[in-house]
Amino acid sequence: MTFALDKFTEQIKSRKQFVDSCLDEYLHQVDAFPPLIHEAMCYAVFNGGKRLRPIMVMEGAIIAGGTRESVAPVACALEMIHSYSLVHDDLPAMDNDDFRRGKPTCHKVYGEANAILTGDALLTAAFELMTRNADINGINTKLVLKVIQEIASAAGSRGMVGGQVIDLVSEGKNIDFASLKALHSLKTGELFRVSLRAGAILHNIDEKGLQALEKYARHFGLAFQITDDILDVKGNPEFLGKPIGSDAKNHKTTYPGLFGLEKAWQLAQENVNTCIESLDGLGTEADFLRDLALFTLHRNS
Ligand code: GRG
Repeated sequence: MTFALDKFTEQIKSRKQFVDSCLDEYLHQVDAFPPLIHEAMCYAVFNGGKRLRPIMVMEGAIIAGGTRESVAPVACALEMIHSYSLVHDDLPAMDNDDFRRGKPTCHKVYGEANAILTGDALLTAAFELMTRNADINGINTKLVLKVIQEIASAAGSRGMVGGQVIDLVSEGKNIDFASLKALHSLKTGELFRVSLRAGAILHNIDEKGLQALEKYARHFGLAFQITDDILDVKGNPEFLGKPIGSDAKNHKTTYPGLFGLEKAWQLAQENVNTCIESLDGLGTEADFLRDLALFTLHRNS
């Protein structure tokens, strides 16, 4: 499959603008007293992120015959959960990063205690927001409940938080390929997986379609993580908005560390190919996802 970077850049830009406009509307709902925490929440969310998770929710909805507008609350809630995880991940007790996307991290601006509370507030606001998807015409309340349950599970101790725990206890230790894969499938993979499922479930996708998206998401998560590790070795700090080499600094096992850069790149390509194959039963409505998989091999941030 050929990949037109310019066309894709335009497509992702317009999707990101739509997500940003929805986030702007929803975050004003929490723009209340006390101002400090609401300002910090906006600082954490409007950070130049790519909005991949909400875009995935919306693409899943479109593939299942719905619209991006009809799943906007759940889509934005996933970005709020992702933003909370980054705020906490940057804290001194975790990765201790001073910069994210070229801007001082939340705790550098608002202090450590407020950054912890900002993460807490984003996580709880996300669950409040998700319930609002039940108010949207054509969306079945039972399916909203199913999606909320899946998102809670993917973000919690059996998902992203569990992955972060394994990551922290693995620091400085040599872990093998199977353990590294398990760590990342929880830490980053679960949120991608549930994002792609959520919009499709809200539009009652059939089991075959859901299985295809599920397979895509699992391999997308792996390809994304491998390229993330590669960027941390040889990316451009100007595009990344942070210095490279943080994995080595934190003594983390990475794909390039286990396999070398060349083999890690080959693994990323294999996972991207599997993503594309998994969509074989779908038509042009899945073209954006096909390009998104290829984009992981072209991204610089
Ligand atoms: C603290 C509970 C808790 C969890 C943190 C996801 C995570 C767990 C930490 C992030 C660490 C990290 C850099 C992982 C690599 C892959 C990843 C999730 C990168 C960031 O996602 P992007 O590139 O971020 O989608 P943007 O900035 O575009 O939103």
